[in-house]
Amino acid sequence: MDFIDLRSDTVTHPTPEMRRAMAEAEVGDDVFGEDPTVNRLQAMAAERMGKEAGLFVASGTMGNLVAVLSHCGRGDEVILGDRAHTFLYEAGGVAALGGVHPHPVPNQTDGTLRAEDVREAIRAEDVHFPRSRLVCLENTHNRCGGVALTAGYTDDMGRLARERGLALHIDGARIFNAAAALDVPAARLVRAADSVCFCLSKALCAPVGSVLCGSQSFIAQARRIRKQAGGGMRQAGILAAAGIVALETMVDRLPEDHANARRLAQGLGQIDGIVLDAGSPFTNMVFFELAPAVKKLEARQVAERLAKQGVRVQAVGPRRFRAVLHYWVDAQSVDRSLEAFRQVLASA
Ligand code: TLP
Repeated sequence: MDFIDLRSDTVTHPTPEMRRAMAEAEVGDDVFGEDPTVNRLQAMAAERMGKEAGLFVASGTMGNLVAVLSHCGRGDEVILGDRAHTFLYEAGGVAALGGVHPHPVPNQTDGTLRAEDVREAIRAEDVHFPRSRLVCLENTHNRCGGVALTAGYTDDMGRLARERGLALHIDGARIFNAAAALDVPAARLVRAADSVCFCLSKALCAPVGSVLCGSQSFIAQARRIRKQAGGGMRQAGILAAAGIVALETMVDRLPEDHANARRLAQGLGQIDGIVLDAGSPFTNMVFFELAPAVKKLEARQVAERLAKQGVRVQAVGPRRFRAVLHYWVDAQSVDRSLEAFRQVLASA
């Protein structure tokens, strides 16, 4: 890439090793379950998550949609955070395509849902109410600063859900970042969950895809729902091959992205005109705002000026930014980005 792209880890290109694996992938018809490369990726993913089975899906959005529709029927209810990606940024798919009623409860600043809020949200058996079927958590939590939810918290939520006959799904788009930050295996973080979807196409650099994991019977149902959603792919081994390389080569290096996020945050914290979010970064995302003293420019204009200097960041509010670190941004690029920020802010 000839510019520094901090807008998201979704912008990551595949590595040369991934491109080679894709070119050479052994393939078959995956709707018939005959693609050996997809089957291998799914088995690897399931093992990493400590679940019985996996299902390769086109995106994180599709993984969450398929999960919710596999757990819930029409008119059933899913309890999730009011800042959850599934609630905010998945085009209302669970309602639009599944007739599933979203019941948002407040996300706390640490990405959690309070147990009392979830308990209160679970409906009594009554003809007036939708049926509560599912609780969803997000780990790491994107809108809550990329913070990681601990295994202990997730276990508690799993227990609460189970006691009331509900299932637990985790949007683990960045579960390996959470695992790296907490220094625990990803499988431990999702032990209490009935299903988890993680993304290959974000910090792990694969070009396409996510894997939904759960029990054999859950994945059998998910395979059906994926087909209904038009997500039954054929020679998908071409894509899965990159996912295998992603799991083999990209997971263990994630602490580098977290270190670069800290480096960026440290530098930004020293620039007049920038105020870092408390505690940021927790993983590979840095959230910050323009200080009140900055009057001439809004975040969008700062982003435009940075882009002219070859640095792309996302304005996520009138005065607010998110910068995401990933494989294609090294420490030197972080320092170049900081220099661009200094110059732009000097004129603000
Ligand atoms: N997040 C994207 C944007 O959609 C905001 C990003 O740049 O962070 N769960 C979480 C927690 C996510 O952050 C995302 C993507 C998804 C699900 C959806 O994944 P895709 O983009 O593969 O559908």
